[in-house]
Amino acid sequence: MIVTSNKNIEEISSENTKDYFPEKIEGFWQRKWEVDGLYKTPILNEKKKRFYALSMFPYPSGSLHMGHVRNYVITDVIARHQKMIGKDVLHPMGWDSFGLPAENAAIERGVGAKEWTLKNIQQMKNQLNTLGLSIDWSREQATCKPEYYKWTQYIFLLLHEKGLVYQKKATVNWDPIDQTVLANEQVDSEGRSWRSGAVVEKKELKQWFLKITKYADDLIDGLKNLNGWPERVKTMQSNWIGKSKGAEFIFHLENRNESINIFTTKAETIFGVAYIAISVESNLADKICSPKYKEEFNKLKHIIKYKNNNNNKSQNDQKLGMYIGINAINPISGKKVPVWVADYVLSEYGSGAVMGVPAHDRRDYDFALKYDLEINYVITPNNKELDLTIPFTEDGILINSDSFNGEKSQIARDKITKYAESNKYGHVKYEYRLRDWLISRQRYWGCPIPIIHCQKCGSVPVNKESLPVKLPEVNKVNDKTINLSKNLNWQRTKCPICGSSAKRETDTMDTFMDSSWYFLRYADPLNNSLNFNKEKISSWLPVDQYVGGIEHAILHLLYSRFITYALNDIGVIEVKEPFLKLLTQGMVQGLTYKNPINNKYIPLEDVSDKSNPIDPLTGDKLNIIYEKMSKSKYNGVDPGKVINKYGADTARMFILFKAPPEKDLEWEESDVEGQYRFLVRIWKTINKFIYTNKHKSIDYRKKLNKLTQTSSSKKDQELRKSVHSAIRSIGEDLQGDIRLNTAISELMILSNSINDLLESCNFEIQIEAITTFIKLLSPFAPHIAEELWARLGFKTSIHTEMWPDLDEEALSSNTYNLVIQINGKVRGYIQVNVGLAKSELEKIALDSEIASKWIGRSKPSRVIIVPGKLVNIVS
Ligand code: ANZ
Ligand code: ZN
Repeated sequence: MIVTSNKNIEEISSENTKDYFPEKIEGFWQRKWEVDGLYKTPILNEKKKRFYALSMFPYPSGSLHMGHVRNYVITDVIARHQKMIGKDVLHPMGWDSFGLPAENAAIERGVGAKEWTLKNIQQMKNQLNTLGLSIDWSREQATCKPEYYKWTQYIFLLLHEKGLVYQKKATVNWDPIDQTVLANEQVDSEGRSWRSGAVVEKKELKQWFLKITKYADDLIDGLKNLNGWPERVKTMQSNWIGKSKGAEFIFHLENRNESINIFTTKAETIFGVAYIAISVESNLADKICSPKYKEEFNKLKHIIKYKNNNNNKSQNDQKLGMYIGINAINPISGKKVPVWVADYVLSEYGSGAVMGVPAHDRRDYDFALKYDLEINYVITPNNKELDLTIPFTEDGILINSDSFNGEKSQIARDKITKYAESNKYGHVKYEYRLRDWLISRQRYWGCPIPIIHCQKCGSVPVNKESLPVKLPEVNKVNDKTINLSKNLNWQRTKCPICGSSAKRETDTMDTFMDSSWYFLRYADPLNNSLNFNKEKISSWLPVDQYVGGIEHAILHLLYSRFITYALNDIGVIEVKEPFLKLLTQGMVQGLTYKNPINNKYIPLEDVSDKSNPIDPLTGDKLNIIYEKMSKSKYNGVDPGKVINKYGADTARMFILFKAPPEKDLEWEESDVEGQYRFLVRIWKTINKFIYTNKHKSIDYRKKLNKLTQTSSSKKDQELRKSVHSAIRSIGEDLQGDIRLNTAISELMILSNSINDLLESCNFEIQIEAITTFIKLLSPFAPHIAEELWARLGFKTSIHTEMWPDLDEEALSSNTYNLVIQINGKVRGYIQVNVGLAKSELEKIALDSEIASKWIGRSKPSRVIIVPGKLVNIVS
């Protein structure tokens, strides 16, 4: 079983009295398990019995940070507990390993992106292993490996077949010096490329999209059944999809055989329409603009484009627009309204046109003021005077609206929509904020999109059989050659349909695509055939408990749900909703020194007086605050250092104890030390027990199996009560609403009881208490628990033990079984209250049926009473 132990363990396990009062115990977390297959996922027979515990997999940046530690330790405790209560547990890990940093490292350091990534994975895996996680590494996945991304490409092709993939022109950030597309994050606040410094241009490029909008309703409806998800996350997803109910009206153009469809959520304001505004980018504007205004319109378009390019916030607030020489007819009132273009109308929302109602909408109001347009109020508040100097944006009573006057807004909304419907110029309409998912990236280090462009046949999907489309190996790179679009050799291929020479697609996929299905792969990690194994996937999925950062509340979770829904629809998997329960852990925050005047962060080591910190450069007084740990704030704590100093178990216990899992956690060294001391106390207590009883050479397991509590003193009962209430409360804390912090306080309470009571208890009760305590401790502090277990003499790992059985009686009892002896022989038991006086016990014994059966009415000669144990009646 346990194989390696380091020098420190040797020291403290040396057989002398100092054993249980070790001066130094820094070593005890270092004991490693080398038990073959201890954490191997069992073969699953019974679906009922399975538990899939999943942590969001990390990006292999090279070093583990506290956020990772918290994430993985939480999942680990849950996984370990589930295994102990008899579940077959799947607890895998992998690497979200495509992405920009690897590519940049490759360019900057001239190393291969692959090399860099694989090195980081190894490094982080070593770090993860020091935490003592119960991960089945045989199922490890890395999204950058061809064995994995072959499937990402396969999924793309399935979606393509199903009509869920299309290509469309979209505007991207283009760096004219580096000749490359940039992500939004790579464009600084002045609109310049973070690397070349060039002013970034907006460029229209053909891009690949996935039709997630087709699933908008399903994705919203599905949220209703996700009872194990935080409300907050469901709200964020729902807002992101942003479904609004409204109406679409048709406005005909004056003297033209054309009309504009307009989406509104406030149909009741239709009598107040002062103008129509169309997005400048829409083709419609181009089309209907009267020739007289064309030149001016084109100028305005340029100005707006320039303004948007420069992302200048203050300028953006100023709305820009112009009349385009044409009018429309309000379908309900017959009134003529001017048609404008305006920069505040989004081309991608609704129909890219709005009905301007300045009296009841803030943006329209600003626009109308600037361009001197009409402001007609059609709603008035029901309990106060209408203020004509501001827009009125609440619900109220309709005015100036013909036959609808006097109606409440909400009722009028429906009535007007119905009225429009019956007159065929309007209908109910739902709009969504959610847009189709743009997955194209003009980047090297990503999953190649498996498409071939042929002059004759167009964009043709790669044959599934020839997957994966492998990335070219690029070892010596520079920024001019790494991109696939520069790699002509790699691009050259044959059309799968007609066989003539063709070109490979050079876009790679958004890394969110890689992570949108990895949880399926863990269920069937080695599958190399081109088909999902439905049975295997169904046997493990959905994930029972998913744990990860709140930063993924929207995109990652939404994309994963979408892909799972789509694969379900396509019929290749049976699972539909991928994650049953979700826990979003809070941030780990560090002590931060910040200059409140220039908002600069100051490294800890630059602050000489920690209690009265001063900026060494400016002399300003610094604020002491807690903020999310990050390099730029100089407030990070390196997990490696903490583990070296206190051991992994201390780090685990601290991070679990300091705050409930969903809440932010302030890293404080003194609290870390508190946990360390707690573990040392446990260590000493149990080692003392082991040492004291060494000569007894007991087989604990046999003893335990035979545990009979026929006689138990008040102390025995108290200790049993503590033991069993800990079994119950900790068990509860580890299921349902996960409360790992309270679970640890329960451990502390039990440890106090053990310290107070152990030595005055019956030996069997002592064994029960000690072994139970170690079992309860084992999911939290797996190394120490294993070490203590071994020292007790067990020959198998603590991590194969079951969760201890709960004895309800031990909980309830303020009572114990009083042994009744007649002439020194045990004749029966009577349950009595703890703490009864001798005289009361004597009376109970003498009045009992046992007594009347064995001695009848004769008077006993003597009665011996041992409170908490027995009454011996001598006749
Ligand atoms: C008339 C109106 C009157 C509106 C009023 C609001 C208040 P949500 O709820 O977010 O879906 N709108 C429609 N299409 C737009 C576009 N392409 N760009 C910018 N704004 C657009 O918003 C719906 C409202 O946003 C619509 O209702 C429309 O303005 C505007 F007192 O129509 B409303
Ligand atoms: Zn062809």
